[in-house]
Amino acid sequence: MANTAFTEAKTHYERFGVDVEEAFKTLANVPISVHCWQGDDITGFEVAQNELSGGIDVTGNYPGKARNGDELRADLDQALALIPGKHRVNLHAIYAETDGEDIDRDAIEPKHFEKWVAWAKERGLGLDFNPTVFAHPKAEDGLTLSHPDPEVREFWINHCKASRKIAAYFGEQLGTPSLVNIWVPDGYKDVPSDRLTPRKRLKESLDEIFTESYDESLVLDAVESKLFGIGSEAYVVGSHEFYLSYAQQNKKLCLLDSGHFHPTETVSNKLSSLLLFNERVALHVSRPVRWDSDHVVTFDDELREIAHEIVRSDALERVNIGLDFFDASINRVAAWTIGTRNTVKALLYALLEPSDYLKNLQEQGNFTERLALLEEFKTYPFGAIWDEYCLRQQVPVKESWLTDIQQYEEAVQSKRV
Ligand code: RNT
Ligand code: ZN
Repeated sequence: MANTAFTEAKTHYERFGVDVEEAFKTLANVPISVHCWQGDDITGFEVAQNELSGGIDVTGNYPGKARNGDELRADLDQALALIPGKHRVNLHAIYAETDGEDIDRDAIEPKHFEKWVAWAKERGLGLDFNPTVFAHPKAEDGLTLSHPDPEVREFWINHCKASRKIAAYFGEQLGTPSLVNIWVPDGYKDVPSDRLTPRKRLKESLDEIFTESYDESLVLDAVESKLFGIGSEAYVVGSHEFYLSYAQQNKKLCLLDSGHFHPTETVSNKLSSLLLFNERVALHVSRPVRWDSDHVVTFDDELREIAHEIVRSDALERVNIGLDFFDASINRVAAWTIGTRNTVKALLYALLEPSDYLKNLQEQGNFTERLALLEEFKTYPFGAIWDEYCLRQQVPVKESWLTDIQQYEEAVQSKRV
């Protein structure tokens, strides 16, 4: 039975023709791809444990991080139980389970992900994938697919090919296409004397990786750009222009990470342009804070604006929404819960906007009412609608999920020493 706060809140939105029940239905079918790497600080399960590299860093040492596949899956189960809706899980190649065998990245196979697939199948989850082109001796100098040494390039090309094969296996087994996202750290700390040659090599490497074609019902290929990283402050080979052009020319998905641009350059303002020229767009929803691109996603202006843009463009089915943050200073399961709940919450917030009405105001040049309403809607009783959605999706309402996390921490995570 709907509570009175919800019934009352609904009437405010209905005055502008917003159908709240319809918004609930729509939202329930929007999967967010939850990144597994928040659960263990991008450590992975490789036998040869390499230090994280590639200009990304995880800070903090909150106790209880997952140490193997079973623990990571248990943690994901806990987080997913607190997040409304049906979602996906995004894996990295370093999460292969090789039974103690030291298998290098170019030799990973679908069978090393059997446990993930069985787990996902049981829960009806889709799986996405990423080659791990960092944290490896062959990526020590910060160059991989654009490396001057053909042998190094070859190794990473083979790793990316192996990754696409694994994704095809996911797609086949789970009946939903697996998004394979290629991100490489390649770049220079200081001013390059040649920007073109590494980009030319990256382009050739990608061409080689994509020679094998997979049906789009199995694999969706994406490429992710970056402006700078730690150690690649002056130049990143795979810049936005590079991948935007590459994706366009080769019919791949351009993946925009919201932490990978200048501080005032927003992904929300890029989406409509990309959607005009591409069938699909992929996202890494993240939160940049000064030099870091990967803080836990909060319900901030940019997150809401991204959600608004997807909804206003009627593109919920054309945007692969994934998350990318890692924080080891707080409970990692809570980090997932907070960031993913916020992303779902922002989509609901956007679905409650009377966008036809507001679009019309703009067309008429009525900017006074446009601004007035956009501001007034900010304090509409959204909380009651969100609570009702959580209730109907049978997940904890408001902050009550924290109790679940506290219990889980005590019963499970604190025992991991
Ligand atoms: C790095 C990219 C990349 C990684 C993950 C772990 O800046 O955003 O997506 O964060 O692949
Ligand atoms: Zn990313």
